[in-house]
Amino acid sequence: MAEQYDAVVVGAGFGGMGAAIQLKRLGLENLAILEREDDLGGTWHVNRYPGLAVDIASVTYSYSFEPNPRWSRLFAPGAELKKYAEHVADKYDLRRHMSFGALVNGARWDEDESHWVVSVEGRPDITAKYLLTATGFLSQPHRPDISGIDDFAGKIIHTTAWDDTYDMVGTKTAVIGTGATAVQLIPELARAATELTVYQRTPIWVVPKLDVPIPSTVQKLFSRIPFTQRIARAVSSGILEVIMVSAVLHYKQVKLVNKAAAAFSRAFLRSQVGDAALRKQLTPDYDFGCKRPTFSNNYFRTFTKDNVHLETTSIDHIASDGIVTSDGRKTEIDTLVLATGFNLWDVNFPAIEVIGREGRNLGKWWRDNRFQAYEGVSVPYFPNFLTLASPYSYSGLSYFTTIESQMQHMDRLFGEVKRRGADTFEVTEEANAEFLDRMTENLADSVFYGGSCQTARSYYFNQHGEAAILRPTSTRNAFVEAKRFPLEDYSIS
Ligand code: NA7
Repeated sequence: MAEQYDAVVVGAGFGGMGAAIQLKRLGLENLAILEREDDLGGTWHVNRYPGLAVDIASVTYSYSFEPNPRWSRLFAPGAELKKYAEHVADKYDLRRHMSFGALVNGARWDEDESHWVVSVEGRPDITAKYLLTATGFLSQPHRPDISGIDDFAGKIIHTTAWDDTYDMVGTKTAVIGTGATAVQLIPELARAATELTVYQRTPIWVVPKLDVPIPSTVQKLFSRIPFTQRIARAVSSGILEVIMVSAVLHYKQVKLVNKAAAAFSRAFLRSQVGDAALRKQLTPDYDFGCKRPTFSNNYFRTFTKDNVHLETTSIDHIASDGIVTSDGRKTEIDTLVLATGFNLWDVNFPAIEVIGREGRNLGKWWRDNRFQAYEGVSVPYFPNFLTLASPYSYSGLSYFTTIESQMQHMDRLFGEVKRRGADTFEVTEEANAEFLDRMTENLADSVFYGGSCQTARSYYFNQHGEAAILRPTSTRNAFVEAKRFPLEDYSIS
């Protein structure tokens, strides 16, 4: 007999933990949280590279119902996020539900039994009435298949698998990639390596990070009068909302805000880099917001150091002792850091194989049709299933906004299922189609379609050319709809 649960949550990051907290609030205690890594925390467990920190102010990048008055800085370092995740797991009694090293291969809806059969590598199948996948957007590392990479004789490190025992001091290091991760890492590597060469394919927009330590007096104030921290959260969230809604989502109506953000970034670059040719290389030729905006006070300046070299000629191949660019030049290195990001659209949506009613394969269906999920959480033909890292689910710039909207959606949906004494729910095809149409229509106003994003190579765009990650509405709209979506949008039986 397979082990039976009321619910299985895949992923023990902040998304999975939020879902589990909500399930427990609904009285679903018989739940399993399956995590492929050896500990909880998701992104904040996996990533440990030097310089790792949040780029959304910590008062906002945390659960609203579990404020942490002890953030040491406005933008907390990664290790504090990991600690916060551990605190949440303990406080909400989540650990006893968690199973680590549990690599979920897939899940299949059993129509006769009306439950999910979840297959876990090397373990017996388990069954669950409800399945919730919280596998994150950025959880499948992208290792580029550059010719010769496997023949490199030195040390290769992907940023998601940092080797703490490896000493970079005195090395000749190369970094491939200039995304948000590289922006945090490069200034740190520049301090350690004798020579650092950065291979940039696409420059990134960077604005200053208004980061300061939070004095102990303020931490005490947050602790004694939690209302003060709520005000700080409201202010920081409000700023993000204005940036998101005006510069990105309503690009067509208020281009000026977007253009001002780009001008601000260019002025910041001028203040840090005197050399006009270097500045040109570091300046993007696509609109601000096509890619996730990045924040750093020392990224640009790092390229003015004598030991740091920016390489914009494309990579031809990797030799055993260095990187050869398309003009035949070889840069000898002993360490290669891959800050090459994640594979979202081919392998992460969904991160596991999910087979619903009538044998429908979610990943295949998304790829053959369009990526879609009603309110960013549910899909027709997939009963009793919520997919939390989904197309159009990412609302606002803090992932916690998304998580808490989804918890709200769960509250309404599971609450109704319970009230009716029902066994299954499934979103209707009409409701799903209407939601997708509305998101598509809203996106027409955004920088993604109204602006110039062709050269951005942004992971926001999928293989169909659609910017199907961000929910193109205000976060308030996302919350309101999560609280009040028409119950007829689901067939509940
Ligand atoms: P990103 O933002 O996807 O960045 C990956 C970088 O790696 C980007 O600069 C890519 O260049 C570069 N890349 C990837 N493959 C190659 C190859 N084959 N050759 C050269 N360069 C390559 O990932 P990050 O980890 O930096 O950030 C992810 C998110 O984490 C971020 O948005 C925040 O939300 C936190 P490209 O741009 O494709 O030309």
